[in-house]
Amino acid sequence: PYNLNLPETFNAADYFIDRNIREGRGDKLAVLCEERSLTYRQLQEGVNRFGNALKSLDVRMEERVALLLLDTEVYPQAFFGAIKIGAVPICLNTMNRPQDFQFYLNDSRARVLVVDALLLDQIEPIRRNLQFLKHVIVANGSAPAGDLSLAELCAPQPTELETAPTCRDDACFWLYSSGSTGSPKGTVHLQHDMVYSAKTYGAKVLDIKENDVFFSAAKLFFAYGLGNGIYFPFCVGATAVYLPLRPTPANVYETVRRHRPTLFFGVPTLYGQMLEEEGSMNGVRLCVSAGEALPAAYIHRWKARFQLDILDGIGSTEMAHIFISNRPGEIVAGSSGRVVPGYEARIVDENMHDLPAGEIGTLLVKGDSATALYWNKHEKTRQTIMGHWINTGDKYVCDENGYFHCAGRSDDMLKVGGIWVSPNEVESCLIGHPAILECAVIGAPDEDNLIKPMAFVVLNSQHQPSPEMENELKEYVKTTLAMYKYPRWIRFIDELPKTATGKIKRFELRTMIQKEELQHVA
Ligand code: 3UK
Repeated sequence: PYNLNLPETFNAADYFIDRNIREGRGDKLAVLCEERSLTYRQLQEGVNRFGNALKSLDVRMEERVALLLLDTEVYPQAFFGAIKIGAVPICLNTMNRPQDFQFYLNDSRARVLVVDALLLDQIEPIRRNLQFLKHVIVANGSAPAGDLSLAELCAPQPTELETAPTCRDDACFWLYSSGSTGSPKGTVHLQHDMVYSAKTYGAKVLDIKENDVFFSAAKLFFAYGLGNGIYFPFCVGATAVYLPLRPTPANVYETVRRHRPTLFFGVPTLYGQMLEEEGSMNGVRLCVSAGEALPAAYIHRWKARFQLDILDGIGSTEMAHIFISNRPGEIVAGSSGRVVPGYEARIVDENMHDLPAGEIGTLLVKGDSATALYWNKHEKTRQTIMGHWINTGDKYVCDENGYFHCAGRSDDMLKVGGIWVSPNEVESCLIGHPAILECAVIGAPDEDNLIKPMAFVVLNSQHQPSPEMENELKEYVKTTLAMYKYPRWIRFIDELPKTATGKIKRFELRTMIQKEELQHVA
């Protein structure tokens, strides 16, 4: 069932866009964004116009087209317009900085950049340093002299476009993924990868249907958002809702009220914030969380307030989307769930030997949505892609029932008194305390230079930092988990440092502590 049997000549834009027209969905709503909307026919015309525009700029098959776009109806038109002519879109993280964009554009050798007018100032400082970029197309606003306006460029283009005869194994799109060391890796995905994710996780776990309305608060440039907001809905001819703004509880609740999605996708931090604010999720049938482990306490509070499940699942840029997930009605709160049909997972030791249930090891995963390579990073490719298996770099433990439990990244695990402590476990415990909004646990050296857990804590609005609170939290962990796991220090902070995709930057917390240590010695 998981052999997709796609023809050898296959183009993802034909599958996700044109097929909907052939199947009679031309008048159906494909995209809703603020007060604007696109039917599938309008979407197809936009895709074709954009593909023709790229051709008029002499973009050819296999050439990269960088997208630096907010979540608007332009996104799927540019994404599939590039794919339809056999070019390769690169979805760039809009929260990054000019130096990052310089790296992406030079590393990928993108010929064209499509940039939202609101993000143009991020490109200005680095323009002179771009070795390969030929054209800048400005979307959702006017273009400065020398650049092209997307609207003006597309208006005179024909609404018909021939599909490039790509192979199902041709490069289709890239995403940049940053690791703990080295520069970001251009993660190359193939024409068949999106179909695989949609037919496995999308169909078997989410049961996506034509009448679903998808709303991903996680942005389209994130591998998670790209599936939620583009290729899952378009796979079944459903409707996608886009929110161009940075998600806040207020604008997310407002979008739900206005556009009535049936499926909602967020990251744990957002669920935590939404639990603190007034609002309704009326109309939603299922919520999804990914990106980092979802605290069990959020699942329970969400269920009590909205009578809705949040399905936690682990995905990665390398695998395109989620490969281990909870299922509706079979949730084990605090776990990442079970292997998604179409994927296989193993937990192995340092010698790549399989470990039995109950033992922590490295998570490997296999499935046909896996990346083909990291662009121009042969050694990193070799370390990650082991034949059919992808090394996630995550520590996981599988229980007797086949549920996978996250035990931190390979490099986050702490040895405390010679015993492994998972910072995630301490965090999940702390977050169960009613005063805590968010927390992060890292290893910090004690007076003997031995590593002990340290907790950074964001209290919710009803509580203030105090020595009493500090003791209460330590006692709470001591009495909930094995004694040796309790955080020896608690630091109250206003906000945790996060990546653009909402992951806690533990390394920043570690660097902060190291600097303080040095000052102490000096
Ligand atoms: C971690 C999780 C525990 C894990 C992603 C859904 O997050 C995504 O991709 P990234 O490449 O990061 C991958 C890494 O993030 N992680 C993700 N989800 C979970 N850890 N529980 C989870 N539920 O370390 C993984 O290796 O940014 C998520 C779909 C597509 C994605 N790319």
